[in-house]
Order: sequence, then structure tokens, then C-alpha cells
Amino acid sequence: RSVGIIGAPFSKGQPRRGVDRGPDAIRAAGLLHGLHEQGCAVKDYGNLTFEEPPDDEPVGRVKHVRAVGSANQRLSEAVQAVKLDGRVSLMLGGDHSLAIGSIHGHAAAVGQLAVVWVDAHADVNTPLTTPTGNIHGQSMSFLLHELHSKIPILPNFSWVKPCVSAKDLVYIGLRDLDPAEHYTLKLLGVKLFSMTEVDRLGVARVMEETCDYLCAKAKKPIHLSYDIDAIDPAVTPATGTPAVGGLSYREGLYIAEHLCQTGLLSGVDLVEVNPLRGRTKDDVRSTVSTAVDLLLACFGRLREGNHPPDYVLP
Ligand code: DIR
Ligand code: MN
Ligand code: MN
Ligand code: MN
Repeated sequence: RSVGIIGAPFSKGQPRRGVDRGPDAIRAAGLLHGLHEQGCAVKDYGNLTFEEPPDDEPVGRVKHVRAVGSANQRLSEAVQAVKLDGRVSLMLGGDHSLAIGSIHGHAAAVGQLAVVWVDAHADVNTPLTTPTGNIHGQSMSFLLHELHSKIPILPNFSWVKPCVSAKDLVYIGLRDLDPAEHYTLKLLGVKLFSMTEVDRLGVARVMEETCDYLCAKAKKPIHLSYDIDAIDPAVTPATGTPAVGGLSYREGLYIAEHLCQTGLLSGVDLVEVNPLRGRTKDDVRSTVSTAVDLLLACFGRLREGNHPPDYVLP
């Protein structure tokens, strides 16, 4: 497995400082070493740098529109370059507005995608429904073909073209949606496994049904967009919008392991790790090391253990 890491230290899709320190915190916790040890060919493309557009006044209710637009355009190009190098792209956020550029770039390089969005939140508000003005709560609305007519023209967003069909999207872990988001998901018939379904079915059946659903017609490359706040804040408290009642560490890992074993994972985001949140150093350690464990599982680590293909018993 060949992985291309892109650090995206960007925070203006939401109001809290610190989430831009996610990429370096995740690297410092041993991500590259771990990937290397499990036999992955890793290339770290480093951290992107972002411009700060002057006079980035709110547009309607939406905050930092120009900064989010230009950061995501840069990220989209970086993801396309990683895909053209033949690697699975791994984007370390940063806040979840970065899924716009990551998914856009992935689709531009490989064509139609299946998207698995693991999150406490659906991030499908539009610029007109957002109750907060934060673009990290709107990412999916820019990407869905079916919402195209609901998206107003915004500065630095003209490059964004919808590239995901509602039928190619599955949500897992939802538990904190705004009314407009819930309405939209029901209107479009989006497949979702809220925490209620995780409780009812168990994570194994959720993943079986997720993959059956996404692979029903054709085996499209899978984009996994993993918001660390999908995991219960008892385990991953260092994040901007923690929501009680989340996935256990084991459920979170199982999702990553299962998607890895499809052989179809082609792009991954790990977002919303904020080393300046959480109450203690242990809160931050637990959050960051869980993020690393989820990513190692995405790239082949099994809890039963692993060995290299050429291993010889001495
Ligand atoms: C809320 C919160 N639905 C919003 N969203 C979050 O701002 O639109 N997404 N926290 O990650
Ligand atoms: Mn999110
Ligand atoms: Mn979230
Ligand atoms: Mn969030």
C-alpha cells in the first residue's frame, strides 16, 4: 500500500483556534513510523500553506468564505497530485471544511466516488440553512449534485463543482443534526447509520450494509472522511464540537479495518483533532493516539496482528 500524506493546518471553517495544529500532532504521535512498520510505502507531501485573503467579511451568515474557498482549491490540487502519483491520499486536518477540497480533488483525479462520512454531525447545512455560519458544518452541501441549485454564488468557490451523488454517500455515527440537515437527508434518501442504528444493528452489520449498499452497482473508489468527533468524547475529547454518546474506540477501529479490507479505499481524511481542546494533557494524548490508530487501521493494521508477506520463521 502506498500512502501520500497531505497536512492541512487550516481552522477557518470553524471558530476555535488550535485545530490547525492537528497535522503536526498526528505526525508527532508516530503516524509515519507506524505506517512504515506495517509495510506501507509512505510519502509525506508536507503541510500546505494558506493565504489570508484581506477583507474576508461574512457573506450572508457564512464566515471566512474567501479563506475557506482558496484553501480548499489548494488542497484539491494537492490531492489530485497525490492521486496522479498513484497513492492513496491521506489528508490530515484541520477542520472538516477541508473535505470540500479533498473530495473534489479525489473525484477530479479518479472519477466517481463512494463517500463514507463518519461523524457526529452531517455537515450538510447549506450557506442558507447554516445556524452558525461555520463552513465545516456545510462541506457536503457543496459536493452533492442534488443540492447544486441550493448553493448561492460565493467568492473563491467558483472552482467547486458538485461531484458526489446522494446514492453514493453513507453516514455513520450521526447524533447531532440541525433540522434543515435532517430534512435534506430524508428528502434525498441518503443512506445513514446514526448512533441509533449502530446500537440496533451493531457495527459489524452496519459495515456489511454500508459496503453492500455502496458496491451494489459498481465498485467505485471509496473516500473515507473521518471526523474525530464521531468517537465518544470520553476517548477523543480534544475536538471543537464534542457530542456525547459516540462510537467506542473499538467501533471506530472496526469501521476503519472493514473499509481497508474492501481494497477500495482511495482517499482518507482525518479531521477536527484540536490539541488545544480537552482539559488535560491526557485528553489530548488520547485523542491524537486514537486518530493515529484509526489511520493505521485504514492502511492495513489488524488487531489480530500482522506480518510481512516475505516473513520466514527462523
Ligand atoms: C452545526 C455543527 N451543525 C453547524 N456542525 C459541526 O455548525 O452547522 N460539524 N460541528 O462538525
Ligand atoms: Mn464533521
Ligand atoms: Mn463533527
Ligand atoms: Mn465538527
